[in-house]
Amino acid sequence: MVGFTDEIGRYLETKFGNSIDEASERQVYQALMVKTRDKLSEKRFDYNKKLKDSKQKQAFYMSMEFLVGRTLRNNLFNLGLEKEVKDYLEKNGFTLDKIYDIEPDPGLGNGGLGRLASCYMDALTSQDYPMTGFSILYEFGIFKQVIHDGWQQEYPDNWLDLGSYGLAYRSDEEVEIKFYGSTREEWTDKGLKITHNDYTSVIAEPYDLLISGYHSEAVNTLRLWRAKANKGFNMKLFEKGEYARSVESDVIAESISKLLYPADDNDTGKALRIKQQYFFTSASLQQIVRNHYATYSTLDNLAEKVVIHINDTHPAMCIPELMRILLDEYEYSWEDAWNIVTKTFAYTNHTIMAEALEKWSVDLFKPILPRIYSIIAEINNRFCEWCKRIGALSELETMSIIHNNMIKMANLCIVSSYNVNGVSKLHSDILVEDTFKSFNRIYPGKFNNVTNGIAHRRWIAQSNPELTSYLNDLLKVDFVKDLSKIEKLYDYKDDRSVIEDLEKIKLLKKAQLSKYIKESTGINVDNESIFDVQVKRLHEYKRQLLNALHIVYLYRKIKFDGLRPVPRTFIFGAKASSGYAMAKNIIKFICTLSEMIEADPVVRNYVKVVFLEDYRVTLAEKIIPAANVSEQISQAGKEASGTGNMKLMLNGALTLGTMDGANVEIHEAVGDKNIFIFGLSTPEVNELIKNGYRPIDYYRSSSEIRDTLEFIRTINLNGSNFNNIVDYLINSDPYMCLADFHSYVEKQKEVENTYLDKNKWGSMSLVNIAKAGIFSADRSTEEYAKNIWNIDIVK
Ligand code: GPV
Repeated sequence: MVGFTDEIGRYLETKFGNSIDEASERQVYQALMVKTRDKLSEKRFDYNKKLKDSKQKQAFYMSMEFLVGRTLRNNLFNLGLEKEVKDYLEKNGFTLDKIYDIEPDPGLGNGGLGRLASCYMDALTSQDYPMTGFSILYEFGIFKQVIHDGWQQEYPDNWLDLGSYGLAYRSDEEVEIKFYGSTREEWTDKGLKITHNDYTSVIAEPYDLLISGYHSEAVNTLRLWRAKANKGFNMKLFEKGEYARSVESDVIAESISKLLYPADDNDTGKALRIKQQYFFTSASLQQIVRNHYATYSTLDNLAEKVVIHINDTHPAMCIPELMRILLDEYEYSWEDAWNIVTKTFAYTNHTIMAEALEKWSVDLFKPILPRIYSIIAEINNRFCEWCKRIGALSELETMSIIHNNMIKMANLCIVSSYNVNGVSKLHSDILVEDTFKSFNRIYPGKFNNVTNGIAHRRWIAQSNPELTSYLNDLLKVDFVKDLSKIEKLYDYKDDRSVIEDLEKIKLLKKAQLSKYIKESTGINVDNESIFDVQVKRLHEYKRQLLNALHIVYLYRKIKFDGLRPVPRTFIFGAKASSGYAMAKNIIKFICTLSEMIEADPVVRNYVKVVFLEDYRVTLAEKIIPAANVSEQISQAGKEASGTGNMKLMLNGALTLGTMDGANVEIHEAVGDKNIFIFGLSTPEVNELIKNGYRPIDYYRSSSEIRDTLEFIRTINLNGSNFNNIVDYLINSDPYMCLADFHSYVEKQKEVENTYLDKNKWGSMSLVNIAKAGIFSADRSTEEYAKNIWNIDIVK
């Protein structure tokens, strides 16, 4: 058998006419990408055959975002080829890590939701579950962030130029998608027949990214659809003299898969977004139905063989699209079609924030998707009728799918899915007790919880090989295969020598990060200082501002009151949505603090602020292993789960957080002694809102708050001031930074004092690593597979 590295050599010879010793790094990169993809294709052939023969049920995961991260290392690692490739390259004068660095980070997502989708694909595949992901092949992923003079600037992320080698184009599986036009109703002997006329047609081309499992047989597919104009369709219109309409297809196709909307946890309400959502859900549904029909010659058993998962409401148009296909193309009656649809879909909610619950104006929606609109309206009519019959009329104001001329996508998902889940215990409780209370009453048992999880193979085994190899030697269990086994580390929680070893590894990871910080920002940081990390999207509810207020507090105390705290490096990474002015202001504020502190000969010995630009998966892999403190300080009740908190814990960082999202479960796992919890709880936040939160009262009654805020008014660096932020906090402060300020500052002091006791800190850190097993995406996805999807592994 020809070895993998022989194939690399042969590719270089035939493609570039070079032997490996004459090849460039760029050529070696291409050879590795292409040959890894081929290897996965071969493997997939066997897997697919088994899957087809078994005729078992399969899961399809619909998501507008898959934040894939670099693929080459993940694939080589999972295929067990990394060592062989590394040695081969070294022998020929190449460093594998440098080759990895050539790969663009496919940023086909914004943050947590998109990364979760990718973690789940990795985990399901590693466990041999049959799952296909569907999304859009965005030409430009999440923008590249450049910080210029403290301000965020956005640049296009042209990832496809070097990133496309991993993709397989499947021209044989193109499908047609229809927009605009009008519907016509006609009574025939078979009943009401609906036709869609004068539409504009676009083609969806499939590109497959093959996902490898870790030491598993499965190779699953992430199918990414790319839009192109329908040339044949245009030609016909042209011949008929409809010139303007003949170019419409080009215009729509040109824009649909152009770029990822950079808004996270926020509803953008734009026509292009509707088109993107329909484009990829229609393409995916058409393919699922077509394949199913080809196998079974009927769709009656669709729900027995297929489960379609909707990742938040962004792919909700799947639901009316399946109705459309069943009604209009396969001539099912409404009742029969609805019976299939309501057994096929499961929906995950990822937010309770009002501004993120998607709503579409009927006036915008209906002209773009006339048939889909008419189906949604009919689903709603029937739902409202049913509510009347069961005596739930008074609750229709909140439950109706169409209300005040707006289509509420979450309501559509709840009514049409057989299962709805939240992403952490707290979040799922809020869904049934508050956000979707009425629905829970009329659909008892429909709601449940699956706490999020992370692909631990990426987030420890690959990004922290030093820690992984140490733990492998110490524990002698295969925790890379099964993360629950890492709990064996708990036995060593009082073992000083193990604690010291872990501390050395942390120091090494901190030194690696310091080097990167120096290169990218010019700032020298002290490796012995506490590395305090807040990395996530920039959002007011996540309260980067509270973190910044504490930094200002420290600055004042050091400068004016002689405070000499344990040296600390505050590290931030965060992208702001391009239209989110306050978020951009907060970045500017943090960068200004960084500059101000660097210029102060005293303060800079105790505090450093580092804002690392362009936070993305690849950068997360550098920062997370080096963290001592994990800042998870959202206002209680607002962060659905968080997943960065899990990655940081697994790498030995201690959580400083509110009782929010999955922090609650981290607290439960490690116990009160191994975590720093502060701030108002969710019921306390609600109570305060009910009684009327007045931030100015906190400002008036606390001199620390007053001094901190008034000091911010005096900051004026290069012409920028932050009075707007101060006024906003005093007058509005929607996420209650002022209410939690004291409790946060006090907890920060406790963090500092604990850090001074190296042994205690080390033991706490060890416990966090040991107790991270339940946060593996293997556990989460197994819950989905068993409790919601009812699918088996491929044997
Ligand atoms: I809705 N989330 C996100 O990243 N983008 C979105 O559009 C929506 C939710 C996040 C939540 O904010 C996190 O709390 C959560 O951990 C993550 O989704 C995955 O569930």
